[in-house]
Amino acid sequence: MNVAYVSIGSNIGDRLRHLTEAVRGLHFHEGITVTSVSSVYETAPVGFTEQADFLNMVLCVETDLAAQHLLEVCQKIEHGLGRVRDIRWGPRTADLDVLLYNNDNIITENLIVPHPRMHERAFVLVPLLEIAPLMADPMPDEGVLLWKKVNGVDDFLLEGE
Ligand code: GSY
Repeated sequence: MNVAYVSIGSNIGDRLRHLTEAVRGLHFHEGITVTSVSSVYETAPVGFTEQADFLNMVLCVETDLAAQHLLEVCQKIEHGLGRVRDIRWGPRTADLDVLLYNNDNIITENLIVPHPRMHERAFVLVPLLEIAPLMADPMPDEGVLLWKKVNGVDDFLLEGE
């Protein structure tokens, strides 16, 4: 079994619903089990700053899928939630990034793991460190506010039901 960490962000429309749908999409995929979820953080946009604030969270999953296949599932979920890839760094209904996959180092045309920018992004590291305190060095949490405390996967899967 493989252990991977996935980050999710949304800054268009019903942001919390997009996060919950993304988590459900992963958890109810037959090759994936979501084993832990961070709280939800509201975060100032990084990169292209003239856009709305994001909601971000990080998940740990167990999976028998290869990293590339996990990425494809993430991209299908993004697509299903209406993501259109028009502006680079621009607003999005849902963005799912594979941050870590076991301790593997992977470099392919469309997937680099560990995610090359994760260590400079508080919107990734703050939620990641909440569920996996040893996975990275802490960094200042500037621009990252706790928005919704989450108490486990089952609680989050029922969100909005
Ligand atoms: O890489 C993920 C999409 N994204 C985000 C994000 O999820 N949160 C914040 N705060 N800024 C971002 N800029 C980009 S691009």
